[in-house]
Amino acid sequence: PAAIYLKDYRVPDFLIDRTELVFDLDDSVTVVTSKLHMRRNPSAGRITTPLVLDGGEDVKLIGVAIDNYTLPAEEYHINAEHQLVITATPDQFLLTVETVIEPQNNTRLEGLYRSSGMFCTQCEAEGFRHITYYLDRPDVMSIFTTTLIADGEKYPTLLSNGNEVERGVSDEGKTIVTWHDPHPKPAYLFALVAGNLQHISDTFTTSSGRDVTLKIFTEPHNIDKVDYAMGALKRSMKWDEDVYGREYDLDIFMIVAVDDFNMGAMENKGLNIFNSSCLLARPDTTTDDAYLRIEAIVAHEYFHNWSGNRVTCRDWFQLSLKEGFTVFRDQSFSEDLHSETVKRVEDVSFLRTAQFAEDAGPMAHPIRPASYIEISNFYTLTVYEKGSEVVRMIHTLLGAEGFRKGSDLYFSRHDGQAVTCDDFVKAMEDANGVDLTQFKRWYSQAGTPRVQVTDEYDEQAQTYTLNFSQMTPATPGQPTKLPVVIPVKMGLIGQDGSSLRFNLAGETTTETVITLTQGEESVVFEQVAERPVPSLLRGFSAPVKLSYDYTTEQLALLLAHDSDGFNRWNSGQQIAVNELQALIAQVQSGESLNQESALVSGFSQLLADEQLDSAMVALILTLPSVAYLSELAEQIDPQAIKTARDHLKGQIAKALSESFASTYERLNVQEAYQPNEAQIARRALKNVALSYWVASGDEQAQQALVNQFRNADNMTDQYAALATAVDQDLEVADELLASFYEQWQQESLVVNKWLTLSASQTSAEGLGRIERLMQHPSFDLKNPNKLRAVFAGLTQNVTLFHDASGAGYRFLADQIAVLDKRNPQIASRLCTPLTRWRKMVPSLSDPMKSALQQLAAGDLSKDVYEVVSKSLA
Ligand code: BAL
Ligand code: ZN
Repeated sequence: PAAIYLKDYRVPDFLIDRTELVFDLDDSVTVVTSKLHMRRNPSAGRITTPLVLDGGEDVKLIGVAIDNYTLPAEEYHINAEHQLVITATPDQFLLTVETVIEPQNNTRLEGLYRSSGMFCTQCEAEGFRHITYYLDRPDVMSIFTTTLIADGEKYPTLLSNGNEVERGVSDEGKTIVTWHDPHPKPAYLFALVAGNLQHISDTFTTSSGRDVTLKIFTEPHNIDKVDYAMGALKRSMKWDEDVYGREYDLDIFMIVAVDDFNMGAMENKGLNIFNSSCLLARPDTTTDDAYLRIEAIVAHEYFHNWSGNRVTCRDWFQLSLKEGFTVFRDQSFSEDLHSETVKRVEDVSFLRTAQFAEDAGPMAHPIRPASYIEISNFYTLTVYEKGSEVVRMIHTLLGAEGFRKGSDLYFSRHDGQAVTCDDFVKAMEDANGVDLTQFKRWYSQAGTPRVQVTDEYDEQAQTYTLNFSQMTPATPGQPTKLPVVIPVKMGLIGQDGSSLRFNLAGETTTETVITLTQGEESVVFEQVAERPVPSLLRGFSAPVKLSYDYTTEQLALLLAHDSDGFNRWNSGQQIAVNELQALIAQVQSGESLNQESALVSGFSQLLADEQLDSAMVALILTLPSVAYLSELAEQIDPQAIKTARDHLKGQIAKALSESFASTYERLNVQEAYQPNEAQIARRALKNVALSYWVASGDEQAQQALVNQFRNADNMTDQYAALATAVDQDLEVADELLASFYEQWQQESLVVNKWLTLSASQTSAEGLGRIERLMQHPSFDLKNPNKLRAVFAGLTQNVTLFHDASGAGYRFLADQIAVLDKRNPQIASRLCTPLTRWRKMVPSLSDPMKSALQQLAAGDLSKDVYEVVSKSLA
């Protein structure tokens, strides 16, 4: 398969002003009639090129007509890329194309397909071409009118984008519903749903006083799980008006939950389609984390109505234009509604664990990639999460007011257009009179920049100097890098923990943002009364790896006193990382593990202070994950990392067993479940305390765990107890797992949790356990959530997955090869753990590489081919 390059972008030769679609939906074949009101694009400047419409191997062409002339076979053909090529066309014409598709046989879940008895669509990025022939590119924006014809008994709910404009009955007694979307949009935002669904309704009155009808649809058995999402939607609509001045623009906004979905959710105009795992919530089936995630995803998809739909991407290289910006918007929304620091810690943890690993691996790419083989592979943590960090840095550099001026100009200047990341930055520049030329390197350079910091204090002159040097490591295709703009938010902490005042550029303050632009530079702070401890990169003001040679005492000081909550957490993590890295080295050299932990006294103080925010305490008490420690490692030795981590946790647990027990008892209160701030924080700390208390080996802790599992009235507590039992390999784990399945077998999303925990369990069965789960009646090869559940469990299962024989790697490779024939997007995602082979210790690196080579030898989709070939290159 060939790569596509950003540098080759050309405007489309044709435009489609209006698109009229008729779907005759049937259980065996679906007939799609498409009428495209087309004309040559004057800005293309090409007057004789043929018309080339994208299509798919699964689309059967019945006939083509231009105006009223039915084209004979010699006037068109289908090429090797499944495109429909029409040699000659007038300058302006009506193209009618009739095609037949079989949604019930669509296992790729791209285009139109069936999920639990309903019809639904997923068109981003290039799914629409699997429905009918079209100019399937985001810079072709058209006004859509969609008519759905279906058996009204079986499919009483017939939905598409925009407003319902007509409803009737056909001669054969079928229901006919027509939807019209007045806003021009690219085909990737098209959606339809047909099913037997129930819904809840509400209204939102916009700031200009328009009433918008809100509807959330699900299968009947899930209708009791959508109220929370409705509240989240209304909060999102209000926030976007308050913070960005963005109002909703149709009379109705709909969300539909479907079970079989490749992504989390999709922002189709006026008709968002959600993976049910990202929408459905009920206290007894849904954890606190999931509640917050659902709220954030509802917000994310809603915010796309402006950042994505009204202003969309010119081409798929610009994906971060809408995704990075929209992730930044949803993160800010959650920060505003809940604890800003807790949200920031969670987002940064995720970024540093998963995106940094991607940026250091064979698939590393800039947030605006320069080329791709399969665009679906670029819905990445880099485009999304690092993209959000880049937008956040612009926000930091311009301030909230300046950023808002920039976003206002961006939306007004480009409303109804398909634009580029450069256009976004230009709007920010023009609205603020600033030059972001160097800043734009963040869009074109891959890799995580490293920033080294040293310091000097001159007691006599009372000056304090920070010396910064930055470098970005080479990434595939980018051997050399230029310095980037790095905003470093910082302050100085005195020996007593107070924030020191300092003078910088004539201003006296306690906090500032230093903007790095050079390979090496120094900043001198004046009137600094004592030698300070620097608190650097507050709030994680740039997506970089910053290092300063802190002593453990300095980190402990920051952990206890830094005025920046993020850096308090980060300092605790750094102490843990330092200790864990020392322990990992000891495990590897076969030494006995007997290191004193500085965390014991720090944690003891945290547990004693009941005034602290429980959510923050829970985060600080949580040791760095195996995945994060793997990202930091020069060579990944998963078993050594796990052994070291278990050891440190056990050591802290034993030392503070009584504190953990009393914290648990103090927080283990009976209350009616609410997914609110105070309760979520309490449950988080309670369950972290439980997990340490159990790790201490205290038998009473195990009893408390079993009681909590059996008596919990909410999934957060029940799941936490179960996960701890499995993680710590308690004898009772099997019994609890079995009872959990028994209780929840009718709730598919809860069964997914059971699948993950079951697959992650250490057991003598070996890979047979995974095979057995994949044969289990609750498993379904067609359902991406089930696949993700089992494989997440497997790849977190250190003993099983990283077995020195390589059997775990080969097993995963075999499964990917099989799955690739059904659903290439999901198959490609499952490759990620194998792409890390170069970073594994030699004993694991070779078998992991062999598994990839074995995969590479097969007949692969573009999706899997791209990941495997780049990983082996
Ligand atoms: N646009 C794909 C799903 C999302 O990012 O919202
Ligand atoms: Zn998005």
